[in-house]
Amino acid sequence: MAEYTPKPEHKFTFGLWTVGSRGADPFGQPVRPTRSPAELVYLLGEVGAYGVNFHDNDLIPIDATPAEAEAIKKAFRKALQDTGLVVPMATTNLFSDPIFKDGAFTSNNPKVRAYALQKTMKAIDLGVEFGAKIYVFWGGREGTETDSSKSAVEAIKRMREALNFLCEYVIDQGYELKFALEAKPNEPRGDIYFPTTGHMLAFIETLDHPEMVGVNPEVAHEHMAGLNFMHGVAQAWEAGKLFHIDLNDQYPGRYDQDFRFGSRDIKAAFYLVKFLEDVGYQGPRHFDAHAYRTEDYEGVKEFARGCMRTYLILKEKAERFNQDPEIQALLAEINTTDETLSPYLGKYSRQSAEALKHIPFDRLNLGQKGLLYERLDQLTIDLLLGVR
Ligand code: GLT
Ligand code: MN
Ligand code: MN
Repeated sequence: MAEYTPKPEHKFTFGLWTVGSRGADPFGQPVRPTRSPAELVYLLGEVGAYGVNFHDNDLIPIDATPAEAEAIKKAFRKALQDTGLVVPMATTNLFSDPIFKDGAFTSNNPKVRAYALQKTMKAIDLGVEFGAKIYVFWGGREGTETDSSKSAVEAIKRMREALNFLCEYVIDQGYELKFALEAKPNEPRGDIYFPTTGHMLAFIETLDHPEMVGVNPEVAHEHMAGLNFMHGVAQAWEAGKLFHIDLNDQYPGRYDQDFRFGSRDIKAAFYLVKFLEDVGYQGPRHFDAHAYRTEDYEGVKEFARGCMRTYLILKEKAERFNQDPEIQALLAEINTTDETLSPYLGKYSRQSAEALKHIPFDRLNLGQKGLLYERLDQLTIDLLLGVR
């Protein structure tokens, strides 16, 4: 039996805000004491994570003095050195402070938009200082409760203007940094602009430097929208845009749950892990989730270990799926080839189109043939439930 021990090559990362979450929710106060960024790095080292990510204000409080900031950075740097953890990704908090109550880059107020740019430039500097190569943009407040308040088209234009500005900033500084845009349909706003990964992918192509910008899809956010997460990830991957990924879990149609990876929809998690492993995704596997509010810090460690363990179990299941003779025989049967039809299924030519119009097809027979998917799916379930 495999050990399911996390190793650096698995690139398992956690945000400071994930294991550092104190369990507050809109109805209840924090249940866990504050842990400093350095303490959280030691916790992550203990459970075997590879890296740690942060928002500017997870590391340095928004009102810290320069001396306080230096002391925090020093302790954080030492913790990274002591544990060997790296910082693959950083991001900006553009949602907690009251100034962002009606958005940051999409605010109606130019002062707020300019402050958001200033804050993000400084946060980029901070991320790069600690080695981040990926910079995430999650516009939690970029949305509305009432659409009387803002032009949706204007909001898109403002977002584009901000990202173009920040791409130029990165180029101008000579930073080796890529942007990853993270979609979410709602919460904390009534509605958030660019609600899904698909919206983000379309938007990216309208930027001045699309090559610098990809996506950071999150399981829970696409499940909130009732979508098949793996399908969205596959589209991002196929477009060369899967720069980062946020792993967690979520029941559709509910509040933002941020559950431990694989704790809700094992089957969806399996197809996702199988996809990432089959295509050879090389980026970090970031667990953007929280421990249950019932837990103390021992429970937080259980939570973090659980995220990684489930990923590794599903990775092993994916390998078994790929090696299972019966499953593979079924797949071979399902994926029939027919060389005589290849001239008509590729690129268009007037001749092939004309010829295709005259090919006879046994429509009734093709429509009646069973496709063996019930058998295939049950074999998958047997495998996942451990009886195969
Ligand atoms: C926040 C949000 C996440 C984002 C983080 C990055 S912060 O916790 O719920 O999905 O990825 O800003
Ligand atoms: Mn996220
Ligand atoms: Mn989330």
